[in-house]
Amino acid sequence: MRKMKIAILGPHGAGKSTLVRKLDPDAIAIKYPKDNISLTIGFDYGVVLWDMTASSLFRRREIDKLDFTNEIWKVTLVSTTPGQTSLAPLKATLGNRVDGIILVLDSSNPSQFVYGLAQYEEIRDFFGKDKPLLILANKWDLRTDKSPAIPKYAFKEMIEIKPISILKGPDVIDIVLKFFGVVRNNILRRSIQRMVSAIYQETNSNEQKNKAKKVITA
Ligand SMILES: Nc1nc2c(ncn2[C@@H]2O[C@H](COP(=O)(O)OP(=O)(O)O)[C@@H](O)[C@H]2O)c(=O)[nH]1
Ligand SMILES: [Mg+2]
Repeated sequence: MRKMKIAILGPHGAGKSTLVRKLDPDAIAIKYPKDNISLTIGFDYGVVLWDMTASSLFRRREIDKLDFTNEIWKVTLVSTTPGQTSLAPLKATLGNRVDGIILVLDSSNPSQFVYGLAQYEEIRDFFGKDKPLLILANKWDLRTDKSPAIPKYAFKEMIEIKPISILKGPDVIDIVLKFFGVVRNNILRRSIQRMVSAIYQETNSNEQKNKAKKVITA
C-alpha cells in the first residue's frame, strides 16, 4: 500500500476539523498545551484508505472490503491552525514529509481572509512551492452574495479556489479525491525523477571509470 500525507491548514473556525471528520469519522483530536501559557495547540488526525482505481474511500475499519488488485493508498490527514505555533510540530507529526496541502478558508467571513493569506505565505515558505495545494472557500452555503469572497489575485500563483460547503455540500469527497489524484501524480513524478537521476549518475560514473581504465591501459 502506498502512502501519502495531507496537511489541512487554515484559520480557526474555517472548517478544518469538519473536513477531517467528513473524510474519516474515526479521526481523533489531539490537544496539548503550548509551553506554560494558556494557549492550546489542536490537531485532528485521521487515516483513510483510498482506492485510486475504483475512486472510492474507505475507513480503516473497512480494510477487509478493499480489493488489493487495485491501487490502494493510505492517506494520513492532519489538520491544525498555523500561527498558533510554528508549522514545525506539524511537520514533525507527519514524519517530516507532507505530500499535499489543503488550505481551508471561511468564505462567509471576509475579515478572516487576511489571516488566511498570511497562512498561505507561511505554508508556501515552509513546505516549498512545488507541493500540490488546494484552496477551499468553505461555508459557501452561508453566502447570499455569490461573488468571489476570496480574490484570486491575492495569491502569488495561478491557483484554483473551490467554493464548497464541507458541512452541507455533496461534492466534498469528489473534490478531495481529485486532489488526492494530483498529489499521487506528483509523488510518482518525483520518484521517477529520482530514479532517472540515479541511473544518470550511475552511467556517468561508469563512463568516468571506463575513461580512467583507458588512460591506464594506454
Ligand atoms: N454553515 C456551515 N458551517 C460550517 C461549514 N463547515 C464547517 N462549519 C461550521 O463551522 C464551525 C467551525 O468548524 P471547525 O471544523 O471546527 O473549524 P476549524 O477550527 O477550522 O477546525 C463548526 O461549527 C462547523 O459546524 C460549512 O460548510 N457551512
Ligand atoms: Mg478544529
